Amino acid sequence: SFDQSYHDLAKKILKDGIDKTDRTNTGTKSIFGHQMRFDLQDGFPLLTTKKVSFKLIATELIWFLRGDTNIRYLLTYNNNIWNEWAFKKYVESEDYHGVDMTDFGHRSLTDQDFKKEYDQEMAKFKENILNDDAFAKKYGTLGNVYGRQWRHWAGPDGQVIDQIKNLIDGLKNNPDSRRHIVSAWNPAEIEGMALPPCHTLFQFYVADNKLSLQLYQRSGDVFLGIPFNIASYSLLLALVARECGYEVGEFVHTIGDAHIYSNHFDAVNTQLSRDSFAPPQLKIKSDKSIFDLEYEDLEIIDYQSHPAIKAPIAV
Ligand code: DHF
Ligand code: TMP
Repeated sequence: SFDQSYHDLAKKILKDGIDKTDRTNTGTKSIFGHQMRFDLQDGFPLLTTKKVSFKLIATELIWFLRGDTNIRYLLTYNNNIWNEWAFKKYVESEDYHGVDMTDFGHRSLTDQDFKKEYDQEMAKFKENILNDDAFAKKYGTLGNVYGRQWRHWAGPDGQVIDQIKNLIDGLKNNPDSRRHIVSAWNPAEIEGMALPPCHTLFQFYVADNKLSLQLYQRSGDVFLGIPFNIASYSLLLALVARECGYEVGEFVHTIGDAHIYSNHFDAVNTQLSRDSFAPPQLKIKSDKSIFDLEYEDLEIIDYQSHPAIKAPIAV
């Protein structure tokens, strides 16, 4: 089952993973190079051994497809998954005059008094992003991340390349092509990104009227990020297949550094102790183009899952 492929990855890391330090100073167990395959004819791969929010995944994907890189759109859906990375840019700027927020990720886990200050400052930050246009413009943006590269890759001489539009034209008109590629990894623009893209490059493939997608993810946080990434790219595959008139095929997920953070080990073991349910189904409730679809047009049905498992994110 879908959950089994994910559990196999988690077990392999716990068993064979090398202890490795990392940018966030959290510590991980890590392996290099892993592939999972999800046949979307079998259902939609939203994990069932913990509750995963389809709303957060779908609103993030639609945000990418809009070419948006400002967290304001996400906040209007109460989607907080990118807050820390915008907040980090703000508190490191000259406009920030509050309490010292250095290393807020770790300190908010160990220092209760600091956590209070941090929560208040983050709440103020979110209010400002939502209500102050100038503030949002300056501090809501994550730099030229996914949405920017997918829809507005800056080419030579001011040329703007819409990789998603080119992809869809190519899939419709030249399905056998081996060049159906979208890259978020733009070496010229990595500097200035709040986080260099983790899902770096993907390729589509058409055979037997079915559309498949393979993602190369350079770095995967197996407990928090990967369940989102699996569902997000499966949703993208379903949306592009519908747009181009194909059936859904397989989502092939290839990961470079696949790691479990040391403060997620207990959470992962809890999840591994659970039995999976049958996967849910995705429903697309409108025939709007992929460029006009909204969250409200999507629905996950028959989703039965175990409860969510909370764990801190490494910033
Ligand atoms: N940094 C790290 N260290 N790991 C990540 O997975 C990650 N992902 C990012 C940005 N930076 C990252 C973007 N995607 C969550 C899931 C995906 C995501 C960011 C955050 C997350 O925290 N998920 C929680 C629920 C969050 C909520 O309900 O608001 C979960 O339990 O799935
Ligand atoms: P890194 O840039 O040092 O690799 O840190 C990025 C962390 O975020 C790493 O743990 C991987 C994780 N991540 C995902 O797993 N999926 C995602 O979609 C994103 C944005 C990040």
